[in-house]
Formats: sequence, C-alpha cells, structure tokens
Amino acid sequence: MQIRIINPNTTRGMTDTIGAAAHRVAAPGTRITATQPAHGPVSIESHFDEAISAVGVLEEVMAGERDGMDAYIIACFGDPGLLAARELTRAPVIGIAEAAFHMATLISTRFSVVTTLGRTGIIAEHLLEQYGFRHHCRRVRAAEIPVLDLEDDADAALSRIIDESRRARDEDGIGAIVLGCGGMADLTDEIGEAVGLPVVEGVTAAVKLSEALVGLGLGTSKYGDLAFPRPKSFTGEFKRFSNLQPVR
Ligand code: 5HY
Repeated sequence: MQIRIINPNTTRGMTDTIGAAAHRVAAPGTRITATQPAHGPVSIESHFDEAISAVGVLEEVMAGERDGMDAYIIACFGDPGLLAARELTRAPVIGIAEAAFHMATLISTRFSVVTTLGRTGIIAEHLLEQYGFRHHCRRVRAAEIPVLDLEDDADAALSRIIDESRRARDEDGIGAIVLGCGGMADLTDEIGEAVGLPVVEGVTAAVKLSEALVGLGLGTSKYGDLAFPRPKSFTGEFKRFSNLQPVR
C-alpha cells in the first residue's frame, strides 16, 4: 500500500523528519511518500497559518489521487483541512492529532499534550472537543518554542520539551504524553527515556492507523457530508478548482 504523508508547512527539513519517522514504523508492504505544498507558511503557529496551509494540503491530496494513493496523513498537529481533504477521496485521511488522541486513550485514561507555542494550544483544545477526547486530556501544555527551533535549535528545543513533559508527569496525574507537533516525530524515544512515561506521537500513530484501515478495506465514507464536493465555478487564482471531478 502507498501512504502520502503531507507536511502542511513548507520546511523541507521537517518534511524529511516526518518522512523518516513514518518509514521507521511502516510495515514491509507500505510505501511512504512524504510531501509538502509548493506554497504556504514555513511553519504553522496560528489560526492564519493553519487556514492558508489547508489549501496546499488539499492540492497535495488532489495530486495523490492522480497517483493512486491508498491513504493520506496530514502531519500538522492542527489537522488542517482534514474534513475538506476527506471530501476529495475514498481513501482514509488521518490527522496526526486525531491519531495521537485515539492511540493515547488505548494505553491510558488520562494524557497531556506538549506542543510548541502556548498560543496554538487552543487549536489542540478545539480538536479534543471536536473529536470527543476532551475528558481524556488533562492539559495542553507548551514548551514555548517556535516550531522551526525543532529544526534550527534542536538540542535546546528537546530540553524544553522534556522539562515540560516532566512537569506534566509530576503535576497532571496522567499515564501518557502526546507530542503536539509533527516536527517532534523523531523525539519519541529520547523523551520517553527522559520522562519515564509512554510517549504517543501522531505521525507514527497515523501510519499504523492508516495501515489498519486499508487492511480492513475501510476508507472515507462518501455518504453524507464527506461526499465529493459539488462541482462549481471558482474564480481568480482558485479557478483551477472549478468543476472538480473525482479521479476514481
Ligand atoms: C505542526 N505547526 O505540527 C504544528 C505544531 C504546532 O508547523 N507543524 C507546524 O505547534 O501547532
């Protein structure tokens, strides 16, 4: 099977980190393609960044449909464009926040999230509510690091994430930590060893969930709100989206 894992920001180093983490856990028969949009924010740290990045995510799914992908992963902890992406395909589309929340509740009754900037914590809180995990999560914490520090100042970023994860362990009454950024995909083992709690990371969780869904012959339902978008005209620079037709 083929999984297209989409880093919604446009930082190639983070896309490579995400792709490498996905390859590490992929089953022998799973081929991973890690991509990023041709245009968009270099990092996603606000509602505005999320909104802009969603267009690129959708274009990557459209490209994946032409390439015959079996599943898609949106590798940003805000799951940007998730439901819109599901409208475009019969394949499973999984967001890394959604995947991490599901996995964390299978191994603990309470978890906390450790993300990058405190200002984006509300995005994770909205998703917890939307996906029905609000009562499982004790707190959404932030290491207060810019997303790209994960690439540009990795040692200092890791140290801050570990410190915040230890505070979560000691204060929140939890059984697991959820890492709240696609750029943390390569830090699971180091954080787990330093903190002494199970660490759930969304990229790798989404790879295994994608394999499970495809293996069960399950994909995005086309009945109801996730049916293909109604064809219509788009104007201006979005003219290319006019009268979209399903590829398969
Ligand atoms: C992410 N931003 O996973 C989110 C994380 C965040 O560029 N990739 C980004 O901190 O909201």
